[in-house]
Formats: sequence, C-alpha cells, structure tokens
Amino acid sequence: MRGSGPRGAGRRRPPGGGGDAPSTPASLAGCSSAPRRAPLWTCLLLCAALRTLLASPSNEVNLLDSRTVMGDLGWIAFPKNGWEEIGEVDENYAPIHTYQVCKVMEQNQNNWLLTSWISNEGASRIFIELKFTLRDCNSLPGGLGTCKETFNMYYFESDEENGRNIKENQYIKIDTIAADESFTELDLGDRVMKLNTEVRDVGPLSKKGFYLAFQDVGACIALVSVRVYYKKCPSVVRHLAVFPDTITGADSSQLLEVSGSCVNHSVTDEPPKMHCSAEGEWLVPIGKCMCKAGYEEKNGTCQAPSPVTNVKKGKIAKNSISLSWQEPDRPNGIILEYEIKYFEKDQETSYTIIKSKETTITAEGLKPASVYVFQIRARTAAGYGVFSRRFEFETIPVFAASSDQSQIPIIAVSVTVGVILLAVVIGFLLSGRRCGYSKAKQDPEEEKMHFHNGHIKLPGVRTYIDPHTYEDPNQAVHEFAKEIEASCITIERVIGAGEFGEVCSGRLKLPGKRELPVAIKTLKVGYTEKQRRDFLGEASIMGQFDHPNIIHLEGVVTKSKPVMIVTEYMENGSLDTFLKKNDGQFTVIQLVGMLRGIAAGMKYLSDMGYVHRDLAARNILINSNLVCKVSDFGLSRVLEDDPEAAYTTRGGKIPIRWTAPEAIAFRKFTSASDVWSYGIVMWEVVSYGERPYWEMTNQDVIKAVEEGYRLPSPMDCPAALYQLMLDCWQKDRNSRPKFDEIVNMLDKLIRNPSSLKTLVNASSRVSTLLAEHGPLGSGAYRSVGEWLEAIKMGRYTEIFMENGYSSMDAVAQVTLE
Ligand code: ACK
Repeated sequence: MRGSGPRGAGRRRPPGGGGDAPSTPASLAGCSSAPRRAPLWTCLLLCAALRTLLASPSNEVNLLDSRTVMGDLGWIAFPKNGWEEIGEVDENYAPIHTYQVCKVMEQNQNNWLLTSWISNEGASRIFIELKFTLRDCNSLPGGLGTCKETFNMYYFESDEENGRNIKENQYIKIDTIAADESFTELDLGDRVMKLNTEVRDVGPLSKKGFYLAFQDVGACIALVSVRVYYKKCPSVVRHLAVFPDTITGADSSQLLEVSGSCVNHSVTDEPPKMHCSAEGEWLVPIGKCMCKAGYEEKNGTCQAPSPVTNVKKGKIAKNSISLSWQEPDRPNGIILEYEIKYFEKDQETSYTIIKSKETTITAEGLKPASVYVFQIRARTAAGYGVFSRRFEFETIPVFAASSDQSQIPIIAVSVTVGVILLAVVIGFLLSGRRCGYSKAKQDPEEEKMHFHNGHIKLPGVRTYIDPHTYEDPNQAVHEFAKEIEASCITIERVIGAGEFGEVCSGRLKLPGKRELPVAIKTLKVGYTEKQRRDFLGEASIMGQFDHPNIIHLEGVVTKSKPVMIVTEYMENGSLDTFLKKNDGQFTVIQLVGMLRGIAAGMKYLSDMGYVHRDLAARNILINSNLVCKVSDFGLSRVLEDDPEAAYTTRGGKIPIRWTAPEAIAFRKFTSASDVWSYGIVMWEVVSYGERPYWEMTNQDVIKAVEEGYRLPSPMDCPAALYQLMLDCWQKDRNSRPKFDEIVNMLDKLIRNPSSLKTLVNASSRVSTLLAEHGPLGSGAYRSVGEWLEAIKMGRYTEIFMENGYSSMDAVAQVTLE
C-alpha cells in the first residue's frame, strides 16, 4: 500500500491554483449498528468487526488504477498543448498521474487524452471510476462565453494494442461527465478543492480490450485518478459447496447461475446452485451438500464425528426393548436427532429404523425370546455420523409375561376409534375437494365464512358475493353493473389487448352528467357463451366495490354488440410499465404513497371477503395524480389470462413469483396469501419494476422460497419498508401483517418521513452475511465464540461478550436493527 495520508498533501495545485481535497471514505462514516450504551472505542471495534464482514472490495478487480502505476502511464494527449500531465510525487515519492487542461478563454476546444490499451480480462461489463476537480465557470472573470463545465468520456474496443491511429469518430461515447461540485477562487483561498467521483459502466464488451478517451471542449479540469475495474462474485464455500470466482454478467440486471462442487467428504443428489448478481454478490443459494455418513460439518468442511457409545438397556419385555444412551463425546454441532437401526440377530437384511430426538427409545413389536442387534447414529445440520458399534439385547420369553390378555379390549377400542376417525377424515377431505375444484373460486374456508348466508347481507357488513352463486350469470351482471347505451360511448384509440378482446380509451357521456374519460374493454366477435359469462364476470365483481383504490366500474354494454365493460380511465396505465419507464424518478414518499393506496384497496377487498389471488404491479393501474388502484378481477384470470401464471405440479395455473408458498403447494388462497403478494408488489415498486427473482426459473423460485430464501432489499430501500416486505413473506401465514396493519404502518411512515431515511443496505447486508455465515436462528452455532471462530473473527469474542452480546439471539438483534 502506498501512503495512507492525503496524497501529495499541500504540494499539488489544481489548474488555476489550489490545494487538496479532504476526502472521507463513505464506508467509514456512521456506526449505526452499535449499541448506545457501548463506549466509542468498543463501538468502533464492533463496527470494525462487522465492517470486516461487510467489506466487499474483493468483488472488484482492477484493470487499471492510475494511482498505483509507478512508471509512465503512456497516455497520449492530442493536440499536444491540450491535456498535460502534472509530474508530481506523493509523500512516498511515488508519481501522481494527474492530467489537467484549462483552456477556458479560447474558442472551439477539442482536446483528447487517450489511455493505453486496457485488457478486459474476459469481463464483458467494466466500470470506470473518475476522480477529478472542475472549476466553476462563474468564478472565471471573462471566461463565461467559452468556459465549459463538463467533459466527455469515450471508448474504443479492440482485440490488440493496435496503436493510437484510431480516429476520433471511431470512439463510442460513454457519457458527458459533469461535476457535482465545482470549485471557485474562494475555495482556493480556503485551500479546499472539491474532488468529484463519478462512475460509469460499459457493456457488453465483445473484444479483448479497449482504449478510453477523455475529450475536453473548454473546461478547467484536473483528472486526478482513473480506475477501471470489473466485478466478480468471489469464490466462496456455502452449504458445503465451493463456488468459483465468477465474473459478473454483461447486463446490469443479469443473474448468472453457478453450480457449486461439494467439499471433500460431502455429497449431494443435485449440485447446489447460487446466483452471481451484476453487483458481484452471491444471491439465492439453492440446495446443499451433506457430509457423507461418518463425517460431520465443521467450519464449512466435513471431519469424522465421534460415534454414539455407551448404549444401555432399559425395560425389556417379551415384545419390546427400551434403550438409552449418551450424546457422542464430540458431536461437532447440535444433534438434531438420532437414528436407531435394529434387526433380529442374523437377519440383517430385514431391519427397522426409528428416529428419535431423545436419547431413549423403546423398540416394539419384537419377537419374544429373540436377540436383537441395535446401532445408533446422530444427525447434525451437516448430516449423519457413523453408526455405533453393535449392541445386542434379548427379549424375554412368552411365559414370562402374563398381562398381554388384558390388552385385547384396549386394542379393540383403539381400532374402533381409529376406524371412526378415518371415516371422519375421508368425509372431510371429500367435501373439501368438492369446494376446492373450482380453481378460480374463493377459498373453501373463506366461502364458509362469507357465503354461507347466501345473498343475505348482514347490516353494516358489506360482503362480496361470488357471481358463481347466481344460477343465471346475467342476473349477477345486472345486479351489480349499470347498463350503458352504446351511443353514450366514444371509442378513441386502442391502448392494449385483454384476454377477451381489445382495450380502448374513449369518452363516456351519460345524460345529465359531464363527459368522462374511460377505458373500454371489449369482447371480441365470435365469443362463446362461456367467454361472455367470464368476461362479464369481472364486471359483476368490480361492480360490488366502491373504494378510491379499486378501479371503478362505470357500467356495461350487453344489449348491443360489441359487449363492453367501461371503467374509469387511468392515465398512466399499469404500474409495472409506468415504473420501468420512470426509473428512479420518484421520492420515497411518493413511492410509499403508491404502496399506501394499494394497501388501502386491498384492505377494502379483504374486509369484503374477496381474495384477489393475482396481486402484482402489472394488475395495478395508476392515474395522473399517481393514485394507484387495484384492478383485474377476472373470474378465470388466474387460470388463463395472466402471462405470468404457470402450471404447478398439481395442475393449477399460478403466478408463481407473486404467490405465497401455501397457495402454490395446496391452493390455500386467503387474504394472508394476498399479503404475501403485496410484499412482492412492494419490492416491485421500490425497485422500479424489476422482475421478482430476476430470470430465475419458476422451479428455482419455489425451491429457494421453500428453503427460506427471500428477495434481497432493493437498492436504496428504507429499512422500514424492507422489514415490512419480510413480514409479508413470513412462512407462517398467520404471522403476516393484516392489510389494516399495513395501511397503519405506511400512514405512520408518511407522517414521519425521517423514519424512511435509514436505508437498508448496510444493516441488511450484515444480516444476510451473518445468516449466510451460519444460520443464527436455527442454532447452528452454540455460542457467539463458536460462531465468530467459524467466520474467522474469533479475536472479537471478548469485545462481543463485554458488550452483552453473549448469546446468538443477542447478536441477531444487533445486526437486524
Ligand atoms: O400498461 P397499459 O397502458 O395499461 O396497458 C394495459 C392495457 O390496457 C391492457 O390491459 C391498459 N388499461 C387497462 N385498463 C385501463 C384503464 N382503466 N385505464 C387506462 N389503461 C388501462 C393497461
């Protein structure tokens, strides 16, 4: 490493004079995860420990760093009197390669600075970090007419160092670079130079290397350093599998699927996988290797465990043998259960296995007066240890036991009770199947709750009525939707395609009312009766709702053709497309406002007893005031209409990425499964329409979610919002928040915007890292010391202890806060 103080302090001057920039690495600012009671030095040490975990420079590989090149950089300036290198050295006499140009008083400047050829080392997306100072034109007397405050950066790809004869117009522009901070004469007086850092990325690259070029058109610039790097996911061992160094993909949202290979003495049926993100982070581990029988996991490797010894016989009867034993001397982890294998002596091919979490068992159903062989082995998170040696015990002869006759009545009663229970269970299942067969209908349980009263509405409680419960679907439409005369509607243009026909925008002018902009869904000609019923089914549902965050039905046209559904017009269309188009354009409060609206609409639906089943940003519409409204209430929508819906192994068609695990696994669609989908919508909104789980396959998504993986926080996401997402994605559906709680929580955040200032990045990364370094919650490590040792941080054990972090629970608290 070169000098650690300010480089070249007090000796280097920017163009036009000046001193040095004081710069504080952002990564060192703030220490929010330290407990308040800890003195500063312990806070710093704790943070240092956590920062060691967080630091990820290992995922950036420099291709060029002008600060570390000892000799000549070999860059060329054209024309020669444009950019010039300032030959200075830092306090260690290492050269500082600063290039400057300052022709602010002269017209028509076109000064190029060309780097030497840079190999991309196989990377297809590279990053360029520039540090520079730029003079404020306003502070230059007389220079205003010609002075510029930007410069341009270009690149040219080539497979070899083919010289510098490349013409300017062959270079491809990367960007115009402007300063966040320009400096004035006043700043120079204070000897404060404002150093700017800008990073740009280029990709996909297809050749072996490239040149960079910096074009000045009349600014006053000092280019202090240029760092060119690519990102990789550094080699790691996760879940007993080794994942190699992996260069990130060419696309900024690309996830590369990488297979791991099992560490020595471990095996797996299917190789574990992880995904390397464009940011050089490993995401979404799927599958794991297990230590082979006879080996146990320790610190990411498999060593032999010690077997169970000391097995003692307990009560022995003519048909049973009770045993007890002690935990192995070296369990090498937490014992999850024991496996007991036994067989009649000399009959080894026919054996029985029992599993027990206790250190005692009773093997039953044995033959009297027979010798049985027992072997026991323990299992930890990493797999099974070796079996113990054989222990032999003999059951007692028949005549020694006289109480068996007394068991006959008990057996008879047990059998009778068993048969009755079985009949009840089968009856229940059969009735459940009948309700559950209609896939698009509400959940049977919810039907019971909400529909057993038929169409009778309880006073003060509005409930949703399933149009399927009407024998004549036309009756349902006319009960809930107004018939509109076609002459009142003017169709203006087609805005999209729906399942049943075109979606148009237009105007509605009802007698005595002012004209309204509307969206018009049409039913295409040649429809079947079922298609007509399904099409109008959506209107029968929508017509029952009246809420500012639910798309409003104006009416239907059924008496003439084409059959139409007319709704209010939402100027900005569907939310996912809108967010993608306006990436990064909204304040956090605006995003939370959108989420609040969606939650309020969903609270209304859940209060009405309606389960949406396909809540996703693509099914939310947004108007010109950024009000979001829940839409898409098609009866068969989940089955046919949604392009995201895929067939599950059980035959249902479900939008996997948005759907709660219990709804995928056994079609348990409830308001709680809508809450899960709402969490996904939150993620979509905060990430401006990013696709949940990116390009992972549906199968991988199901598996990863089942294994406990959850989407990581979107970039720059307020911690409070990400926590709410995680709450929505609780496996236990009863633990998820209800929509009214979500609305209240978002209201609180909107009322107190400073609560949204804490961003998730640092803290969640720590928790993710900690979780990946050892599942804290599952008790893989028995003590803080053991865990710190495992992650090679043992030297911090004392500091953790002194500050009250003596249990894994306490550590988990620190990190998550
Ligand atoms: O993203 P979009 O512009 O918004 O494209 C789809 C298209 O129709 C097919 O569904 C748009 N759309 C649907 N309903 C409405 C509505 N009520 N107001 C405005 N656009 C709508 C949707």
